[in-house]
Amino acid sequence: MRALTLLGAVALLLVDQSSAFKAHDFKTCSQSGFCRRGRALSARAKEAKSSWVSPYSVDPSSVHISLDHAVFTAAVKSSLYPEINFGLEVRIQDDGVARVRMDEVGGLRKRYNEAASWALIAEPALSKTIKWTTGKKDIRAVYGDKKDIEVVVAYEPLRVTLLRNGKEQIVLNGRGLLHMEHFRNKIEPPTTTEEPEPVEGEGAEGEKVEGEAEGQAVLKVESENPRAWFEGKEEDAFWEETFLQWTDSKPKGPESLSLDITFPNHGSVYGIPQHATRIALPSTEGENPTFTDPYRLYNADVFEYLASSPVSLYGSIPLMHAHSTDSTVAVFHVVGSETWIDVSHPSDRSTETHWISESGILDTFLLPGPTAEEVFKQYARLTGTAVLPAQWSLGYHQCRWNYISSEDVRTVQKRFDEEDMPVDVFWLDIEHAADHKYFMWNEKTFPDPIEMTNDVAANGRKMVVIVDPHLKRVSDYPAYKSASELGILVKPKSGEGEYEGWCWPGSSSWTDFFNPAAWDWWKSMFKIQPGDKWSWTKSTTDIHIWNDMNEPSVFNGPEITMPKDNIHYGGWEHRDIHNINGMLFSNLTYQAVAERTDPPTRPFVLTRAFYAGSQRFGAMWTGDNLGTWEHMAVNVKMVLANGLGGLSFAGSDVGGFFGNPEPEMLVRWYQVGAFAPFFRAHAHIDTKRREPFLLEDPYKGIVKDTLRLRYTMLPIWYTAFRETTVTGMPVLRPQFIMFPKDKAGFDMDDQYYIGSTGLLVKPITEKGATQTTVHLAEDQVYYDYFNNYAHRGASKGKDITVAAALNQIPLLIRGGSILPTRERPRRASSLMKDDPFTLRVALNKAGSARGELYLDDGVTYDHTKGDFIWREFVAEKASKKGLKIESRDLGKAKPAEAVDGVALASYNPANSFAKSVEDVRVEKIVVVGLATKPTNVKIEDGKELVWEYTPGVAAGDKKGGTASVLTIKDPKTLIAKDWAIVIQ
Ligand code: NBV
Repeated sequence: MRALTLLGAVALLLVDQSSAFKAHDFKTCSQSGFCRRGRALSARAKEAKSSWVSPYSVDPSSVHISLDHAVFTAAVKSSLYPEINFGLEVRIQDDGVARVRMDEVGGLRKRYNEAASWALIAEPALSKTIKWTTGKKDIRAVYGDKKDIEVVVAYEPLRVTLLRNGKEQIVLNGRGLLHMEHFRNKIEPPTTTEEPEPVEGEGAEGEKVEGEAEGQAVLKVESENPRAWFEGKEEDAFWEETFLQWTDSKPKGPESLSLDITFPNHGSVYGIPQHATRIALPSTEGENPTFTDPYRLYNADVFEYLASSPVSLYGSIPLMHAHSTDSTVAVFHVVGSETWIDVSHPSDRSTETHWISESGILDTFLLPGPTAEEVFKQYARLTGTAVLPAQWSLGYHQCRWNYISSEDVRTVQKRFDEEDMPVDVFWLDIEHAADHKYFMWNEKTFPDPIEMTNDVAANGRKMVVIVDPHLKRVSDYPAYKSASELGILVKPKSGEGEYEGWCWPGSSSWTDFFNPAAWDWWKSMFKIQPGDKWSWTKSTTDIHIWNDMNEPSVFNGPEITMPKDNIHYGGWEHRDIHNINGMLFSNLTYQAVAERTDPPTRPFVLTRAFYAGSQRFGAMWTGDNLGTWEHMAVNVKMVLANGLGGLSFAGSDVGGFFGNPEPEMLVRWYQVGAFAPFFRAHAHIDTKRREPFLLEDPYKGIVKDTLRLRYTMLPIWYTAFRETTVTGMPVLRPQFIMFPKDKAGFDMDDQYYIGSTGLLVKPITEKGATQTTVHLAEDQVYYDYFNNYAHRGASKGKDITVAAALNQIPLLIRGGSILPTRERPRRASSLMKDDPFTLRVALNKAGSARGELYLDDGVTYDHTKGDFIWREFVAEKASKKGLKIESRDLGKAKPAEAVDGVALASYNPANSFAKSVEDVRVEKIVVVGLATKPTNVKIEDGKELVWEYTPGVAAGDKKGGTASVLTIKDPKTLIAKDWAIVIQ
């Protein structure tokens, strides 16, 4: 605790950070009024079996199709409340996605309808080719290139179905659990003990039948309540709700939204991060459910979270994929409020889900697939693709709570250099700031922040400094003072003044980033402009930002966050926008850091809280994990699940945030980290120092090799990231995405591929392991990355055993891949800019291979103007015996593709980046799996090259064994140029 300020220590005590997961700090479904109501509704439906009929129906006379045929609208009624009006809209997008929206029309109040405006990059383009067919009972749109997709809206009861080739893919309200609680007025119970006088419009038993159009609530006599079959006999937590010592005033009353979404022909569902569980979501309902509570999406600072649980964690992406051997589809349910999701599998070929949200309109996108690739594209068109990271941010990050002084930072850097361990970034946690007033340095411990950063930058490295969202409420803190003067702080439930809560700095307030007036103000905070206007004067453009605690975490708030009745811009309650809140913070920080320079440079922003669309603003990590094997294993799955939610730039605290991992665990965790998109070691303030140079040998040597391995593979990672910025396909690809027909892979989440590079990794997360099983889903050769041992898969799938002693990472190259690496060890990635490349050609069983390399300056946005190189390497049979390896210009070949959404039409092979690397060589080409020893190897139409051949099994050999290796020592070729090498 040495580095903690007094207030920090008080804050720590306040949240009682001392022991394990505090389940009682967080609600279960049964402790949350609207979740209870949603689950009770589903229980009643189950009990009623086939007699259950949804009360919602479409009024056929109201059906309207827009002139362009893309939009269907209709009035919807609930038979329970004939006077309440709902409006339904179905829009068909030009990529086949159907968007279903429903809202209360003319209600007493307005439901929150802006979630999509934060998540989507643009209003989706609508289709112009839809044919609607109206029937008596339904209306259907038929579309798609092959006219194979149908969206059917059935009128009574309301049911929306997406079909492909006549087969139901996604069904909304098929189980009749749709319930949009309409706004109503609270009826105070009579104050006298006398019977209330019947008033006009009331039935004899005191049940009010009319007046509900104006939102009048109902005085119920339970037994007579005709709506009890659907809504339950009693009002449950409609107007107020207490959890522990907190009471939520719920001024708007009940407004929850329940919706069942069924995938009748899909046995596995994935997504809805973030939860600590398998990627194929285990069931929460039905026979022998794995979990008894639904999955919860409610961004929360869950201290010492469990390694297997449906509880909500730091971020929420309401996107769910459903998969079967012949189809992948998805739903994107755009709600910003707390949401619970039940999952069950009535059979191993179908999935039922039930989504219960506290507020907001129904706004659900049905993504028709039919493949995972298509689903990712469809989702990326909605929420955007991942931003292309600054290249250095793919290197290794060294963090700790806290490096306690600038001298400490310098010493750590020195030690890395002494040990020749590569590292790109040093991080500073909250103790760098004076009294946790971000942007203000603790001048005692960090007297020279600019010089310190310059010392780091002098070695080609960067710094990342934490900026949390809580602002210390003191008048000598310009950040707080100016925000307060601007009136841009979140308000308490009264709607007046500033909400005050407790966090690290003590009494704090929070900026309301929903208020546009906060945006320029926040950007101005990051401006490096010493002068009279207060700004972050002691900063440099080598400092990038870490946004923590943005769920937001409030130590003395309900469930360690803000009260739901707090008020945001536009009068919306915190409950309406809670899950979106953290994304706005990192969005604005991202913009602020980018705009420090003119022209802007690529910022790095790490966020803990996230929502759909967060991929546009940087990286996330899995929060405060524990230094246990279980956490290591589940973090791998969580990073995979994040990729499925579009947020590929993800990682977990290497070493585990809490605890003191033994050397074996630390080594394995480095191996996990080196194969995660975001690779950062981090540790709690109370843990022992554990920088890799502190390890004893052999552990130190193994970690050093692992770090170096990551650096040699940076071109592979960067190329994989380029792909995700264009296609939306995740950087880490679990088995079901790679092999959609291989059922054995549907549940697999401990091995995965890196982009489409052909690398297959299975990080070891088990103590004492010496070997492991890897599943090969196809009849193809896979080579061990380190010793070229050729394993052969089988068309029906095959499990192979791979050595996995502590110094071994199970890493295989899929036959048919060409991998570009940079094999010279350097201290930081920026120092590798002019390093030569090695190409590893791993032949497939047919004797061919292909791979890609994407490179740009790694820091500016010039790549969007065409400043990059994008190469394709192809190895193909040249003659009967020969092989030709060619390097081609993909930028020229595929001008229609886009990076960061900008078409590459302006690509010019002689662009300035290409020029800057025109002398960069290919220093080695290694061909694995040739069938026979070549007789000569030469540049096409040119000279014989120097080569070596080690005999071994051929790529096509069914038995397996160590493969043959041809090494061309200096192929006399340049990485950015076209060339061909002929092997005969
Ligand atoms: O800023 C301190 C920590 C940080 O190190 C960690 O990575 C975050 O997840 N932060 C949480 C606040 C409190 C943790 C107990």
